[in-house]
Amino acid sequence: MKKAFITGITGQDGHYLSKLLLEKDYEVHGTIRRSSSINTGRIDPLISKYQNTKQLNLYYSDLLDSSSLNMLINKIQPDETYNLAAQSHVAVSFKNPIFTTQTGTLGPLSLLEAVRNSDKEIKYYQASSSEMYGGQMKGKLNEESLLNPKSPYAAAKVFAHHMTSIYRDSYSLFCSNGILFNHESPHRGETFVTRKITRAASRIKLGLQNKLTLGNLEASRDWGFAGDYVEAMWMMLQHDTPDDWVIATGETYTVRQFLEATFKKLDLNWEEYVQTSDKYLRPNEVEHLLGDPTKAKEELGWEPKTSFDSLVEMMVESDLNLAKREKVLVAEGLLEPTWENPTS
Ligand code: NAP
Ligand code: F7E
Repeated sequence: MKKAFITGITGQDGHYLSKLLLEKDYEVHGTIRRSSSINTGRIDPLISKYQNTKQLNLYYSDLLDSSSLNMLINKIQPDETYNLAAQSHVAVSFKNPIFTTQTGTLGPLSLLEAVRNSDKEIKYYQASSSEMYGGQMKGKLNEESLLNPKSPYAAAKVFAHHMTSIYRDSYSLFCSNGILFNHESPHRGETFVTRKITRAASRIKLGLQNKLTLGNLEASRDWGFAGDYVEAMWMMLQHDTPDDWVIATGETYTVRQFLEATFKKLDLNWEEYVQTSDKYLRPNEVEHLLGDPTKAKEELGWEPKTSFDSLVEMMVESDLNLAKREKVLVAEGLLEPTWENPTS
């Protein structure tokens, strides 16, 4: 049985990756952070399913606590390490630049050091991001495109990206960067724009909310499904040699188009409910991102399976079910009604 170590297992990708690896009979070890509220919601069904086995193991840790990372790598001796943990919200990175930068730079570096100092050969995956490109170029972005970060989040990702290839070249370690473009799902955090839209539209449909406030509607992103993208992470670590690969759909849509598609599925006219506010504009915006996943297709055999329309459909269906449950609780007086997205 192979062993995988995952940082950020409580996040969106942590959910899909741990599910995939457990189904492949891996022994999965993941880090969680202590929080005043329980933060394992996304993986609770997996915790229940595997509670009587030793297949899923969780440990308190933080990327800023290098001693705990060293201890865990030494104790677990994983075959594969997936570094998914990050303060991953770009807008928040302008508000908390030091935390975002420390987590995004010293975190991966501490983990790379733990891997380098281990007697075992451990494969390492770094969660790199399309944000590193900065959105200057209009064409499709590939592994050779210029990195031009525009936020503290993106600058930290560039550092980790380079350190991953430096450790690969300097120490012959099996370290790969997955340069993933935006990927979404029903498990996406509610303050990212896609989920903010599907959650709000579903609540509006059921009369739980009457408006949605957004920032820049003209930004465009290459949006894929997170479930497809974690398969690419795994494929990278099964490839003969370590390298960097772009993971994307090769299509781009604006926030406005995502809004239209979502509200249309609910037979609503988005223009009646949506307003914009400077509050959600960023000090430095990445206007346009479009990826070219040709190398991943040719070398890994990876292709996206989920279309833009299916992604929107999946997220709307899930958020409509959530809103229905919320409506019952409000009707029974068990929940206070809120008139905007609770986390907007
Ligand atoms: P996410 O949902 O925000 O999850 C981030 C995870 O990191 C959570 O488990 C979070 O823990 C954890 N974390 C945050 N700070 C930490 C710290 N200091 N120490 C330890 N854990 C910490 O992000 P995601 O969408 O799953 O993305 C996974 C990774 O891919 C991230 O590195 C992200 O930057 C990168 N990425 C994402 C996308 C995308 O479109 N989703 C695209 C490219 C790259 P809590 O649950 O306790 O907050
Ligand atoms: O913004 C615009 C916003 O926050 C997308 C992270 O996973 O993908 C993600 O970063 C676009 C931006 O994602 C609102 O200005 C408009 O242009 O959903 P987002 P992101 O910044 O692209 C990359 C690849 C990562 O690596 C990151 O970790 O939508 N937008 N109005 C808005 N965005 C938000 N959040 N909220 C709004 O109200």
